[in-house]
Formats: sequence, structure tokens, C-alpha cells
Amino acid sequence: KLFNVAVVGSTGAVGGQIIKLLEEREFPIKELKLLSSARSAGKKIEFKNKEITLEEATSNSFKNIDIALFSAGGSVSKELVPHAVESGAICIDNTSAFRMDPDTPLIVPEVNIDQLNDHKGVIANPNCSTIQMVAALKPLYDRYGFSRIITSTYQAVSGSGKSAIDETIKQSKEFIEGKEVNPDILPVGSLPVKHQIAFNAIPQIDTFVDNGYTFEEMKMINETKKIMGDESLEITVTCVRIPVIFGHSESVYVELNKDFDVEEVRSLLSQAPGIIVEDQPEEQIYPLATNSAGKLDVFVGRIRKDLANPRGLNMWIVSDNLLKGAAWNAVQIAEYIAKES
Ligand code: 11C
Repeated sequence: KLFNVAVVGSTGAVGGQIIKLLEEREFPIKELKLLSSARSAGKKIEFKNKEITLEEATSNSFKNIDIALFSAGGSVSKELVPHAVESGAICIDNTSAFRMDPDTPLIVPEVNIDQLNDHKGVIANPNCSTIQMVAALKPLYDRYGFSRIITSTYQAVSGSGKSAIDETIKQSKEFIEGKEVNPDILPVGSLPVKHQIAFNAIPQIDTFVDNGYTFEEMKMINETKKIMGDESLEITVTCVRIPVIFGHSESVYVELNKDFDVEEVRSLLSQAPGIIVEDQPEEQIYPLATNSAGKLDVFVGRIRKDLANPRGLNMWIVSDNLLKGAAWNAVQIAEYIAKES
């Protein structure tokens, strides 16, 4: 069976990767509609050696569309997803607009693909930093159980879009040349205060909510509970932006409910879908953001026991935030939908 597919947000960092993956994975497409803002409409993008002209995304864009992949920001999704659903499309939404809606499954295929069909037209794709963490935690949850997770993230600027990548490179050059650095976008484009990202670490991703945590941290906490199907999980997170272009890194500490052996954890994770263990400290082998860029997997290393708590486990989890963290997870969901149709 072939599908009419629409991509909303075609010119964005994630949209571009979605289009590339649809082509590389030979997704069964009858017609591909590339949608964008009015500003980008009329531009052309190559797909399978043919040029497709971008059209402005409007409420009328979804007639005859079977699957629509959204990554144009939460407000666009809130406005257009209901129209796409009404037109009969299954929407895979990469924004935070519907993630916590009880009628919307929040899917990481390696963790909860069994919930795929519980949708009412919308399937949500989780936040990038959540996806890579739960993909690595799920095999441990099933084998040992756990209730306490403590995570610190080291997140790439591409998570904040193309303009944040450009800003990081521009600031780095200015800094090296001894010129004045004028931050313009990070940490949050819409807020008045900006901070230098070049040669820096910014402990703020997204806006603050009223409990002292950022929205990014709250997403990791709430989405993890929903995906793992365990509201009792105790999770605390600090999210930090660092001047890496692609690939989020995470230091994750988890207290397991049973005794464990480090070698057994390595073996369990090595066999888990979508996970690659890179963990040979004596050879200085561990996951690196630079090595994860362009790959679909989640990389896990630095697996070791807490010296104070024998049930405490530390790991370093890395993945390309635009791929498994966004475009690949979304296309993977689309592949499951296609397979089941
Ligand atoms: C970042 N995690 O790195 C964010 C980007 O909710 O899908 C993804 C935002 C989201 O800035």
C-alpha cells in the first residue's frame, strides 16, 4: 500500500531530516506534500531526484493526506493538527502541543509501541532528551524495576533550531578572533535576556515554570512517566545547553530495585533494540556526541555502580537529537502505521 504523506515544517532542522529519512528508508509514498510557512512557500526541495515546491500550510492542506508529520512548532500544531485529523490524516506530532493529552499516545517504539493504536488521530513524538533516556532505561525497568532517576543533560544547540546552530558558530569565531560576542538567540529566542553559548554552558533550556524547573526539565519528568506508564517514578533533571552542534549527552543515575551486575547490564543493553553499548573505559571507548551525529541509535557507556549504593547505576547516554530524538522516532512511528495499514 502507498500513502499520501505531508510534512509540516519542511524547512526546519527536523523537517529536513524527516524528508531525508523518508527518502533513504524508501517509505511507501504515493504523493509527498511539503508544507511550510507562507515565507518559505514557493521554494523547492529535492526528493527522489524530483523537485517538490513548498506550499503554505493551511487548514485546507490535508485533503487526501493519510499521514502528516508535524514539526513546525507547538502553535502551528495546535492550529493545524485538528484540521488534519478532521480530513482523515493520522498526525505524528513532533511538538509538545499534544504530548500530555490523555487521548494522545506518546510513543517511543522501543518502549511502548503497543499503545500505537490507542490514538484519536494524533500520535505524539516525545522530546529528544526524553526519547534517548527512556530507550536506554526500558530494558533496565523490565529486568530490575526502579523508582528513582537523577539526570543531567548536555544538550546540543541544534535542539533550538537552525538559527541557534548559526549563532553558536558565529559566536565561536567572534570569540576566537577576540571580537565582542553579542548573544542574540539562546537560551530562549522569545525572552529578552540572552547569554553567550560559545565556550559556555547554559543551565536553561526553554522558559522557567513556577517551580524553579525549566519547561525542558518538566517535559523530561512528565513525558518519562507517561511513556514508561509509571506515574510513581521519582525523577529529577537538570538540563544544560552546551556548544555542541548535534547530539545530546546525558548523565543518568538510576536506583534499581534489585541487585545487579554491571556486565549483565551491558549485555542486557547490547541486546536491546535501538541501543548500542560503547563501554570499554580501558580503551577510552564511550559514547561521544560527535560519533552519534548522523546515526539512528542510542549509545550507552560509562556503565558503573555507585560506590555508596550497590543498587545505584550510572550511565552516559548519547544520541543524535535530530534523528532518534526527533525525525527518526517520527518516521519509525510512520513505518509502524504503514506496516499495520
Ligand atoms: C532542545 N529538547 O534541545 C529541545 C528541543 O519539545 O520537541 C525539542 C523541543 C521539543 O532544545
